[in-house]
Amino acid sequence: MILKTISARFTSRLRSEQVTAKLGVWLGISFTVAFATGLFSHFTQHPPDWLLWPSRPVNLYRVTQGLHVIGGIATVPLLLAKLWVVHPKLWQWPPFRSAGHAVERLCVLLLVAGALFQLVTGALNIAYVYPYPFGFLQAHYWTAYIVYGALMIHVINEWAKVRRSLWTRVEGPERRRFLFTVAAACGLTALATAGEAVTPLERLAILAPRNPRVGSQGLPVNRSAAAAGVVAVPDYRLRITGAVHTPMTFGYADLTAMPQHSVRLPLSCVEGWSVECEWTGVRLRDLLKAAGAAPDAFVTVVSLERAGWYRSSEVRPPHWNDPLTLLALRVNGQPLDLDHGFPVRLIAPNRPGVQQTKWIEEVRVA
Ligand SMILES: Nc1nc2c(c(=O)[nH]1)N[C@H]1C(S)=C(S)[C@@H](COP(=O)(O)O)O[C@H]1N2
Ligand SMILES: [Mo]
Repeated sequence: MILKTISARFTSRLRSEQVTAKLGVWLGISFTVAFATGLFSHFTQHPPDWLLWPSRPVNLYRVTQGLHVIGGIATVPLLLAKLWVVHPKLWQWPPFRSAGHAVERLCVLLLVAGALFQLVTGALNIAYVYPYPFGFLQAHYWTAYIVYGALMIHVINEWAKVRRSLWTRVEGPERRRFLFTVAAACGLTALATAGEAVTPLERLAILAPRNPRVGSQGLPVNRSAAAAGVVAVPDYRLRITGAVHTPMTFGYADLTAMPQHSVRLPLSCVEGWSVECEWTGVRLRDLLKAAGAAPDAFVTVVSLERAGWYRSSEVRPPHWNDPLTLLALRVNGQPLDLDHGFPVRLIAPNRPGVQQTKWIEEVRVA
């Protein structure tokens, strides 16, 4: 009886080699995009010494990270569909027939476990839930290599089936309807998230943990001043230090008295949300030239925040020489709120939010 129920479950007519292969191809594309954009984000944040990322196109990071997060979320229904289609094979007994087959199946096990791990940790991370004992960044980064490696091996093993199915129309109307439903589920999931980065879709973003217009001054706050332990300092001073001809110090009034520039640039958080704002302030390049920094110097901006992962960030030559890179004093016409980095924050093109350091008190030249 039980066996009968199980075998009934295992013989849905929706399952076929073609359906499996089509879903597999879609997953392959989605994981390739996630892997490439993930590596891009990782090496933007942790570049080796020789790597000087360009500061243009201005929105590059916004687009790649939006693809990473929105595409990742939209992959959830796709992965579930694929697992549903193939799961009878996963319980196959005996588990392997030969040494080669054992390796192949181990690879599939790694792929399934790793793919679920990536989607679950990614989704939890953007929802600000950290129920696991390990660091998200390291775990998500290293698992990506395992998953993608296992995926490559899996594709090679299944290549014959993929080729047979790739350009053929799926047989059976209910199978076609099933694939269409999966595609629609993925599309709707993407649409319900995309508004966190594609501002015109903001009102549809019911699945997105952040609305790009909600927060003080009409934009999200990632780490508030209170959380960072930062309070407004009455005798604020910005210092330019390190390898310069003339170390310099500026008060807030000195900065507002300098020539002001306005730029339209996005804040693009690694968690996927992004929003374009108008920022006004002084060019970092102007201050560094006045202090006599070498044009190829590496610069670090350091905040008033005493502890915390993102209290400082490196600004390499392509970014600090870019005229769009500002020490911003105002956003959308108003002086920055304390939560958005008052008195001074960095804003630079093609750069993740974690590196748009708030509450800057020191510009250190190396
Ligand atoms: N000093 C400092 N600056 C910081 C952070 C921080 O934790 N400390 N968080 C960063 C992150 S992760 C993002 S996404 C942006 C968000 O800027 P906002 O809070 O003004 O929206 O600030 C960045 N600047
Ligand atoms: Mo962020």
